[in-house]
Amino acid sequence: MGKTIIISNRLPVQLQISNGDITAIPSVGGLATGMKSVHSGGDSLWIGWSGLTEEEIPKELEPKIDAALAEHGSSKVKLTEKEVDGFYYGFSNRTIWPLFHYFLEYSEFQLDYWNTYKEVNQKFADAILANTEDGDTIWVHDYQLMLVPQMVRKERPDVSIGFFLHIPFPSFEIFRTLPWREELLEGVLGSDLIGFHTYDYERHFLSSVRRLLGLEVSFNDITMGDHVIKVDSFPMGIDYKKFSDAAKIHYNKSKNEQSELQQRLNTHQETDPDAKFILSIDRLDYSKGIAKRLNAFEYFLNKYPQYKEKVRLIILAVPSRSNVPQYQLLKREIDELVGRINGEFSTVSWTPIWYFYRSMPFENLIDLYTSSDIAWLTPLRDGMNLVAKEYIATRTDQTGVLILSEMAGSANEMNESLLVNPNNFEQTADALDEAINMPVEEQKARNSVLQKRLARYNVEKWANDFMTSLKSQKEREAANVSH
Ligand code: ADQ
Repeated sequence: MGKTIIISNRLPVQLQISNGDITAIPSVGGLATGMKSVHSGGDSLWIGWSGLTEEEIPKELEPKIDAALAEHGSSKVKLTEKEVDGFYYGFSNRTIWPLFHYFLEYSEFQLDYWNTYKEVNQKFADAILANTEDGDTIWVHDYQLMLVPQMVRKERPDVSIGFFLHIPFPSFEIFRTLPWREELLEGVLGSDLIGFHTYDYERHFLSSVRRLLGLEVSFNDITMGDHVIKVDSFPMGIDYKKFSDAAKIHYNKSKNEQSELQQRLNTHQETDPDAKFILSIDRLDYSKGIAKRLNAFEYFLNKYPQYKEKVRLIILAVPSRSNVPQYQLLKREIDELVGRINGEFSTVSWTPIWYFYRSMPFENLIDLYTSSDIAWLTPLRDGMNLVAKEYIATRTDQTGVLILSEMAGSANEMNESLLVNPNNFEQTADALDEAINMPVEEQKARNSVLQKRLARYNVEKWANDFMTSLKSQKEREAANVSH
């Protein structure tokens, strides 16, 4: 039994350099947490970019950095600023990301981005190959590394390779517009197992494979020469216990143990117990539909004026990819919308929108989840959306209403929430009205079903299911070859 090599654009640790000292701090993100069961002890290695370009790393510190990463079972791929520009900000985030989220008009088809993407994917593949031994299993993550599976397979056809896409796979009609569509598909097809969040993404992928490459697809098996690739859906869960335990601790805190944010939230709730907090949390990304949500909120306040001075929308937008022009424009649009809506509706005692543009420590995230009567998450497209799952996990008394976009992958598993089409303001406004008035018994009935499901299909189960399926696919292939 060999080791497992995990590969993703970013490593699960953040490097901090101060006065020549290096510290590697483990990230708390969903992927890093979810992979804990796979990435543990000495029998796994995580390869990725450290987040610092070669220009930013002083040569003399390199050995210290490598040692700090090795302590966390990690090894870095070195990228120059130019490579990060073309590969990450370029092809990954200006070509694939918009295209796969159906923002065709934002997608840039530039040959130099594509060439850098290929070169950098080769760097990642080389880093894997330098560390691969017989019997190893390799798990490649996400849209930044779609060419890696084939690049590794070419040199090491013997090892098991799995690939998981964290974002949607678009319909054939969208995907076919990409000039390098065949190369991207062939890249992923170097895998033994290809995983998606939902059955729809899987179906779209299979359709593109059939129509663009003319390969034989039977049920969810693709045959490519003597190589059979399995395609399946693995809806990603959350670390349910981490969120529900944090919420329990939160409720037991005495007043002076509470964060400043929590004390502010409490003061508002005490002043007007009937008032409702509506929470919106996303990375600041056009796919998340934040601007549309603000417009829908304005529509709601006009349609249901009785809620003026009664509801408060808390918008938390996490800074993201701020050197891509679309994200800068969106930031400006949101700033303006918040200003306009607050200007239009505010009274001396009420501001309808509280807007935070920042990342928040885990504790404050829990404060917001547990204090909000409604979570309003309406992306225009979203691979999964873990925030929706996290909100439900923190509602330990089972109250709270989730309004979720039909366009989020998580909608498939969260039918008990209020599902809306984010483009339909009428329906959205009515869902907000319904959420505000939903009887507590109904909230509890819906949330208890959701909670049971989320607790069962947690992120550890997701990672284990994928690894088990990859193992059995490799065994199946080996049995076929020997016959
Ligand atoms: P994201 O687009 O980043 O992920 P999401 O799944 O919602 O979207 O995950 C966001 C994470 O960031 C959550 O775990 C949340 O707790 C955290 N977070 C949100 N706001 C924060 C804040 N202000 N401060 C700190 N942390 C915050 C991509 C895809 C998704 C897919 C995931 C996993 O776009 O569709 O669900 O990968 O596959």
